[in-house]
Amino acid sequence: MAMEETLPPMGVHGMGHKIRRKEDMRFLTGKGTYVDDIKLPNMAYLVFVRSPYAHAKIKKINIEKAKSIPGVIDIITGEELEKAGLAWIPTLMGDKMMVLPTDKVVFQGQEIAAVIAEDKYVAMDAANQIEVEYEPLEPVVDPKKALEPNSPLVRPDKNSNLVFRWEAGNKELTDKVFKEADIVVSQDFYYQRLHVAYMEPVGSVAQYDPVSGKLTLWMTTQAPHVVRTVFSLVTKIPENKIRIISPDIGGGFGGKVYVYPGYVVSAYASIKLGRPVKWINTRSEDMKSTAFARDFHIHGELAAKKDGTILGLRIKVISDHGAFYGDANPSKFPAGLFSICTGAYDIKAAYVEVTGAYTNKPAGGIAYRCSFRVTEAVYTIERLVDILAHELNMDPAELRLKNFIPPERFPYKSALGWTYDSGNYAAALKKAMEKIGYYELRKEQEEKRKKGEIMGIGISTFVEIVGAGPADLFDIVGIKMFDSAEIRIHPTGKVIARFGTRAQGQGHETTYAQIISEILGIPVEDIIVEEGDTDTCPYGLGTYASRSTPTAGAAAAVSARKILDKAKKIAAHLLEAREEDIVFEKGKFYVKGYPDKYKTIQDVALAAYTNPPPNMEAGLEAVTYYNPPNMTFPFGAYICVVDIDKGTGQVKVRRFVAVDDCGNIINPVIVDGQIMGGLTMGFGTAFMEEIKYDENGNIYGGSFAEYLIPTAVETPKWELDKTVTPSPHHPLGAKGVGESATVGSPAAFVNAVVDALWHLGVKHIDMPIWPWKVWKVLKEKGVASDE
Ligand code: MCN
Ligand code: CUN
Repeated sequence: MAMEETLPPMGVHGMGHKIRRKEDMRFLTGKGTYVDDIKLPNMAYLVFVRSPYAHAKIKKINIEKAKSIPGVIDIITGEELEKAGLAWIPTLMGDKMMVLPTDKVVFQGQEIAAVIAEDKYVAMDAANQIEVEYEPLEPVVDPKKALEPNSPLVRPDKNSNLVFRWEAGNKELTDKVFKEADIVVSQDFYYQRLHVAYMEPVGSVAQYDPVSGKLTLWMTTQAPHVVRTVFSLVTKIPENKIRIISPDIGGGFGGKVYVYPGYVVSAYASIKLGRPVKWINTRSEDMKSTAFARDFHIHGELAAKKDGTILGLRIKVISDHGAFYGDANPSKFPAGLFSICTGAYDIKAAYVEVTGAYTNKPAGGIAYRCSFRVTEAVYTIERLVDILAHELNMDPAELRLKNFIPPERFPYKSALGWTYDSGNYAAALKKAMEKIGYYELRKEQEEKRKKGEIMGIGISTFVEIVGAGPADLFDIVGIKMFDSAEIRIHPTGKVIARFGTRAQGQGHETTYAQIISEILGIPVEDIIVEEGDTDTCPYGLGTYASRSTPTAGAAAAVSARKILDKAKKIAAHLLEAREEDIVFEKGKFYVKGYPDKYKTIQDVALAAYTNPPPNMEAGLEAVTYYNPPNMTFPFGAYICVVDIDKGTGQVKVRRFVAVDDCGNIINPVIVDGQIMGGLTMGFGTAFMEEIKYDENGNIYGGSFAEYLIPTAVETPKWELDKTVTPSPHHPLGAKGVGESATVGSPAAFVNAVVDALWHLGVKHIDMPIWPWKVWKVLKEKGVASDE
């Protein structure tokens, strides 16, 4: 590769420029700094003892033998934490969770005691020497059984396993349209439990300075400021004496929104011992104890007229939350954003009911590239629409085109209360159909069927809801949702911009710089973007729900425009002209009609510090806390073609076309990267991944040997395209995109498989669609071949 190809981009590169990611030089050459790269003098290591039982009373913890091992510094149990008021802490999501148990364990793999030693291996050995006497209790594994009146209780602090019962929509009206409908289709779906398979397991390094009383915590969190506030409230350490740093993060995908016991215990231990303490999970520990995604038991029904007009949607869900509740704030959204389940369709009547249950499993229901339950919502509606099409013997594409919310109806108020900002669903679907050659494929399918070959075509036309969010909708631990951007231009025109969000691989160092470059005409290489340090960055709520572009990205635009306003005044002063006569173009200010006599933004920056106009403060900087007026509603149309092997049941994804619409795009390369990654995760969900437990709450496997994620070998080739429907309320017309593909794609894969098998009488197969599941169906239907 030529040297210049490996260099970061140079020049003014605003919106829509395909530039290479500035941060990749660091990542690809192994120069990133992750939490485990933090090494401090005199640092001790923390390792947890974990429960082999899903549900058991702790009768006694014998630490003597472990404590006598040379190199062991301390052993911390729940009893000690309770005295410090830290045995339980609030989750960021409105529940509370055990840091270390005092009485009983509530899931297999739960942290029971922490060993702190001079090195990690001594700590591991010592953890094996801790003897815990358990009295096994009957485990609660099935969420439906958990809700029965005689079920054992999961939580010691609750008198029921019911987390919440939540409903939305008009039940009466919905029941009425269901009675009057020509056709009603219904189906049970299980959206399986998933592990958030980021590359870097969770961990922290805590450093307490006894002299200043300041606690610094490097940790794998997507929301450093929120964690700081919660830690301050819980520990009573003043908030300005806590510094949270999220250094480079090796993927978050939602799994690093949650607060884990290790963060708390490492901080506690560092304060107690006056030494830095490091805790890093192994992959298996992560699989067994970190927050899980999905686990939704769904019963969906769709009512329609004979001609395919959809009249109503009715959904009942039982959601398995494990031992601690991990969804978005339960006061307003107990089922996250599941109420986006009417999707891209103009459905007049809808009613949804979600019942959450505690079970003896790790915290469930947390984020995983999902926009908080939008994944489950999209899967449900897109599967139901396909089932309806097949029942009516209509083409699934035609049925969708018939029922889409038409472009002129935006802003569109859905039956479940959301106001969609903008959309053109038919345009995206038609583009995808054209690109893939939809009608020819249908013909091919017919021909193949005659020959006994099995081929299917699956569509998903999803609507996402991202950007959390408007102040009156969301509220995390009492903080209204917003995000921030601070831009400082130095006298020489070089920029440092700081944000309240924290990328975990999304490329903010490039895209935020592009936003600033777009508005101020400063080259991207002159703009340094910093995130993830609560001492230096403006307060923000972090990166999840694909909210960075809709919130902090918007804040960056507003801050840059504030700076431009001031810069114009300075330029007028320098050019001895009236401000109204100043034109700004590509980083240059000039008097209308005289483009050759100009001052650059860099000249203006210098003047801002050395020669500002009379009565103007020196300096060139701005900070914005942006409260979005609405969520953004990106969407897309995905079409998948599969061929099924009759001998093995193996599903081969022959083609996959993804047309996405996230409004105006900042960096097309990054957006495509987001979509490819998201599609690959959706592929893993549809065909490979599932966390399962036996009837005693023992996890099956718990490593990548059993939990299969797609590698380059399995991953199909993705064919990407776009339509552009700007958000009318975002300052740059952009919508979020980080989760779209994972949200939208699973339904396309499953629809394709069921479309292939429908003529054999197959209506549904639950994910993950492993080959043996398909083979069993083929065998039952008498079409499996013996070759
Ligand atoms: N972008 C753009 N133009 C748009 C929209 C977005 O160029 N119209 C760019 C953004 O500037 C940003 C990226 O695309 O660089 C994603 O932007 P956005 O949709 O705003 O999402 P966030 O930056 O808030 O990222 C969060 C989102 C979530 S919630 C999950 S989960 C997820 C995802 O991003 N986790 C990821 N993508 C991930 N990608 C990586 N590599 N690692 C993760 O952990
Ligand atoms: Cu829903 S996973 Mo992302 O919001 O961090």
